[in-house]
This record gives sequence, structure tokens and C-alpha cells, in this order.
Amino acid sequence: MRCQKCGEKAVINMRQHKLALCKSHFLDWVPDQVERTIKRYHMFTRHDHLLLAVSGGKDSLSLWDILYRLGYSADGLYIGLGIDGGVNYSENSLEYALNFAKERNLLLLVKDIQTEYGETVPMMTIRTHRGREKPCSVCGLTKRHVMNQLARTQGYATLLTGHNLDDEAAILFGNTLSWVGSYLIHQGPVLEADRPGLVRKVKPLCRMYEREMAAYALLVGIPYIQEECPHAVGSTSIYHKEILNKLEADRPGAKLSFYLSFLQARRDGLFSPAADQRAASLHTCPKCAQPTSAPGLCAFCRMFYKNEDYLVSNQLDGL
Ligand code: Q46
Ligand code: ZN
Ligand code: ZN
Repeated sequence: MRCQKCGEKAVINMRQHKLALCKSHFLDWVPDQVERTIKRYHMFTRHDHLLLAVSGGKDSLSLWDILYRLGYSADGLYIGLGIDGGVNYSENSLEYALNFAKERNLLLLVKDIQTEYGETVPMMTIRTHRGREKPCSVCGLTKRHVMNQLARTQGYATLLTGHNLDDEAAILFGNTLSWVGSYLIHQGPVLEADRPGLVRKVKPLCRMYEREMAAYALLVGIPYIQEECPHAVGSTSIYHKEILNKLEADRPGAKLSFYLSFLQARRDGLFSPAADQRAASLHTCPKCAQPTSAPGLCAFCRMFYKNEDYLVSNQLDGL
């Protein structure tokens, strides 16, 4: 297989794009595609102060590398969830993120959940769900809350995440199976800050296949945590990804077309604002000042601020 741009030996064949490229042309092609996505969806400019959520995995570190190469200024945010899973998952992933930032002299903010709120995500899950559930719902809520709060209080214009096309297609597939209108209406490359206290969120890798990002990290030589989070095993999102991979194997481009057709249908008005139950009620959490759908404490504060003793002493220490 030959590179379609220069005739050298190709390192990757992307059937979904009917395109085979050599290493050098592939390493130009990926940032070029990301730049197009940033511009197409008016995500941000080179003057914006950006915050990128960094997990230590291939997607977020590759995105940081691409932004750096393209001349955007993005600081990183690593959230220490305290997930061990027998493989030191959080500790190891932090190590990869720190090394990446150090090598490029980039700023990485680190928020450790246990230090900040007294409990790790698995501890919180045991307390609130009596260990019956995976920690993913507590984890997702915690990450969203902390990312938004930090971006908001530190004055970042936009919050970036490393979700790739496979992630987005799997989320869309799950939401479509159950036709959750309020989720569908808010899924997309850009989530505008449409409520007071919310920070704008964007996904510059939303059109990049996971396989393309893995190849990019490998060819650039970015060390990243290879293991999935131990709690991802058996998750619904992985099951949906497997189904979409089967579809993609038979029909290259199926995932991209599924996602892009959805965005087009939404632009065409498939989902009416009536589907947006979120917009119906606007409240501000009295504890953290972030938006919440019901009066009183938000879901995050209800969870973590039950641990009042710890928080009171933690706040006193800071005085
Ligand atoms: S939600 Fe669940 Fe992930 Fe959190 S506990 Fe691990 S698998 S990291 S994206
Ligand atoms: Zn080439
Ligand atoms: Zn709150």
C-alpha cells in the first residue's frame, strides 16, 4: 500500500476516508483535520485561554500535542479520582500526564478528589450506592462538576475534552436506543454555556476515529496509559462501541456518517426545544453556585457535602 500523496510506503489505510498515507503525511493530516473541526464548529481561536481535561490516555494527550503544534494555548487539568483497581490506575495515569506536560513545559493543574473532598470516587460510590454499582455515575458527575468549576473560577474561555468519534458515536447510539431527547439535544461538537455558571465545552476530536488517534500517539511517540480504567470493563459504552465496530468493518465510514447525519438532522430541526427538559428549570446550587435542575443542593454537593466534618475542618485549615 502506497501513500496517496507521495507514493512512499503507507503506514495507515483509512478505508473510511479511502485514504492511505505515509508517516509524514499522516502526521500532517491529523492536525490539519483537527484544525478544520475547530474552525468548522467555531470552537475557539488562538487568543482564547483554553483548559483541556487530560486523563493520561492517548486522546487527551494527542489533542494537547496537536493544539501545541497548531499554536493554541491550552492548560491541562488532571482530576485524581483515586481509582486503583489493582493496577494503580489513577497514579499511573497522572504520571503520564505530568511527564507529557513537563517535557513540553506546559501547565498541568491537578485536582485530587480525596484531598479536596475527603473521599475518592470508589469510596464515595460505596457510601452512596452501598457498593452495588460501578463508580461510573459518581465518577462522571464528579468530573463534570470539577471541570466546570475550575474552568469557571479560573476564567478559562472554553473547556476541551478528548472525546473522539468512537466515543461520540457510542454515546449517540446509547441515547438513540432510548430516545432521550434532552441528551440528544445537547450532544454535539460544541456545548454552549447556555446557563449561568456553565462553561462552554468543545470536542475537537469528535470527527477523528479512535484508531487514527492511537496511530497518531504511536507515530509521534507519546507515552500514554494503555490500560483502560478497570471499571470500564463490561460497560454499556464499550458494548455499544463493539457493535459500531462491527458495522464499521462491513461498511467503512458508518460511524462517521451516523454522527454527521445526526448533527445535520439536529440542524434541520429534528429535535424541538420542547425536548429540552433541562432548560425548563434553572436553579443555582447554594453551596457551589453551579447550575442545577432542581432547587437546593446540586447532585455533586448532595453527594460530597454529606461529609461535612471533613469539609469544615478542611476549610478551617485553609483559613
Ligand atoms: S467513568 Fe467509569 Fe470512566 Fe470513571 S470509573 Fe473509570 S470507566 S474513568 S470514562
Ligand atoms: Zn506520503
Ligand atoms: Zn453544588
